[in-house]
Amino acid sequence: MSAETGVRPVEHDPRLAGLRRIAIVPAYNEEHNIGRVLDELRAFDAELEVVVVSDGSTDGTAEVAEARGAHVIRLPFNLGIGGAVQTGFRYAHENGYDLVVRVDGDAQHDPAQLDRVLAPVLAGEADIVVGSRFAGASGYRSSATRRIGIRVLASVVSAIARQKVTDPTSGFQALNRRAIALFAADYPHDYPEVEGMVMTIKHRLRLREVGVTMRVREHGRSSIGAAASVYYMAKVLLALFVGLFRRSIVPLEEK
Ligand SMILES: Nc1nc2c(ncn2[C@@H]2O[C@H](COP(=O)(O)OP(=O)(O)OP(=O)(O)O)[C@@H](O)[C@H]2O)c(=O)[nH]1
Ligand SMILES: [Mg+2]
Repeated sequence: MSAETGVRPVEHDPRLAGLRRIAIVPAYNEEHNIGRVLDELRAFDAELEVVVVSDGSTDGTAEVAEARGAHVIRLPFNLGIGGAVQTGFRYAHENGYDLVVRVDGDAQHDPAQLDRVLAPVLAGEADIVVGSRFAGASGYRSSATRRIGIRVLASVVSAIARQKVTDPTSGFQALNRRAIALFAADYPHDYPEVEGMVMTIKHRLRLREVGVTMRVREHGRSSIGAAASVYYMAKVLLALFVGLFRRSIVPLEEK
């Protein structure tokens, strides 16, 4: 257990040996949160490399991250979460990483739970694993509008995917090479996780959810208020519908 972070280091799972792994951390004006995220990632797995994608931040996010030894990509202007995360996937793909974990720069995702999120990928049972606030008895508190929105999106995605999903907006994820290649080539825009789930299913990747608890934001402001939640939900539902008719961007692999 690390005294500063309280995070227990990952058990040295022999399956991690020889796997090049990287954390993708999208961050928009997170100078007060990013240091904690990076300290906790390091405490969890000292061999995990980290790329922070500073999405046109106007505060000290990039400097704080660099001072902690992360590789920082500074986007020259704000692309939004989808563009920031896809930049991270391109970096991971081009540099030949075997494993990606995704955690937000606002410290809501707890690196101490990464062992659970990584397990199905390491066992070769899933190509992408999503940490779900609603899969276990975590009792995540969020505004009523957002909880209802997530429930509606979850039922639509479950119907399209023909597989039950409970938290299609979660960005707490682990991915193997096949999933990294897909998202490096194509990744949706705002609320990208929802469409991203459908993309993975359409590309016949194996998706799995595991229960996690998420923390509340301590510093900074969430991007999504109540009115925006309704707007996003309408937009994402429309995008999911259009997505049903899109051709596959990445050729499907034969099983
Ligand atoms: N708000 C916002 N966040 C971005 C952007 N680009 C990257 N991010 C990062 O994406 C992550 C998720 O953004 P949040 O605003 O926390 O979204 P969320 O976690 O769905 O919403 P909350 O649960 O309310 O925090 C954070 O680490 C942000 O710093 C952007 O353009 N806007
Ligand atoms: Mg957040």
